[in-house]
Amino acid sequence: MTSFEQHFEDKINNEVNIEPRDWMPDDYRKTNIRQISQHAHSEIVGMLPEGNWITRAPSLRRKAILLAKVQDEAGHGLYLYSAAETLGITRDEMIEQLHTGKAKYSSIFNYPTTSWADMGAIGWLVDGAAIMNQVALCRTSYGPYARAMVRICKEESFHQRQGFEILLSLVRGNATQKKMAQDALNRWWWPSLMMFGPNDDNSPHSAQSLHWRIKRFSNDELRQKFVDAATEQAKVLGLAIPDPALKWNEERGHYDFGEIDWEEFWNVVKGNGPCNKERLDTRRKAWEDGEWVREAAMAYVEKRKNRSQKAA
Ligand code: FAQ
Repeated sequence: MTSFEQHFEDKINNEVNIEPRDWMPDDYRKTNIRQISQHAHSEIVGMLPEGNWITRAPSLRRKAILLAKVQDEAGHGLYLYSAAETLGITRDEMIEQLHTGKAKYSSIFNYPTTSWADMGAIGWLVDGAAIMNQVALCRTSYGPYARAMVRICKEESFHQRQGFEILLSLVRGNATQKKMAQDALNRWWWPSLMMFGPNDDNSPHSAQSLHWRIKRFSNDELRQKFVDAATEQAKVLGLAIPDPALKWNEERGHYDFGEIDWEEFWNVVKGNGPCNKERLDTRRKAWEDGEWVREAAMAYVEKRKNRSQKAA
């Protein structure tokens, strides 16, 4: 082991953050670029399923809240792209990887939002699953990623509560509204469990990422924490989780739950989910439509630079 490698390992073992100018192994850099950029893409693509309901929110208050939430996701994407840029990749390169399908984004955002109750289910379950993962990432070993996560988690927790509150209103409503809430839970439950990634035995990156403390818990550990928390929350809502195998296990001190449909998961990850094509087409179109904005912004920067050079 070289002295650089030793110094790096010592920092990891002593819980000292790795910072952009520090020496780091190439694979540590690559793994962080992969994870942070995929996370950023998830936030940006994740705006689309809920964005679909902004014009159809049932009241002005609901509309304002949803609008703020979707804008928060855009902000999260931008913090994360900035964190990834500190590792030596440009934003254009990351966007290119998303648009060509080279980079992944979370499987969850390839499912359609067919009713208003889905806004509740996304906030409660999708943001709930995201928080379970992201609270742990506040202690990830790469400094800029950890700091971005602290800020993001504060907002995600508001998102989770607003989703839960939407469902609470629906279950306190009439029979049709309660049915809408149950239907949304039925459709979003299993895809939410898939967000945590493959089982530990089939997760090629986990061992190294856990060693480097990029990940603080394994995929299965986080999934179990989520099932335990969400099951209790479903009781408060009076909704039934669509899993006949879900049962408290006294010995383990956790809920047992049924097998995830991994064929469906990999199918979605490989680009064949219900909305993969639509999501990427929308992102590519937004990029093309926004070209004039980027050009105008850059022209403004150039103009200011020229002006300050002349003044100097
Ligand atoms: N979807 O070896 P592992 C949010 C891929 S943010 C798609 O276990 P790793 C906020 C994985 O990339 C949600 N692909 O990989 C919000 C790898 O492929 P690769 C996003 C997945 O990295 C809420 C391969 O499978 N959160 O929701 C998925 O160690 C509401 C092997 O897997 C984050 O990104 C999946 N679900 O662990 C926004 C958190 N799972 O790269 C709007 C940060 C796995 O070799 C509305 N990321 N894959 O081609 C992580 O914690 C990790 O990257 C995991 C995967 C846990 C996602």
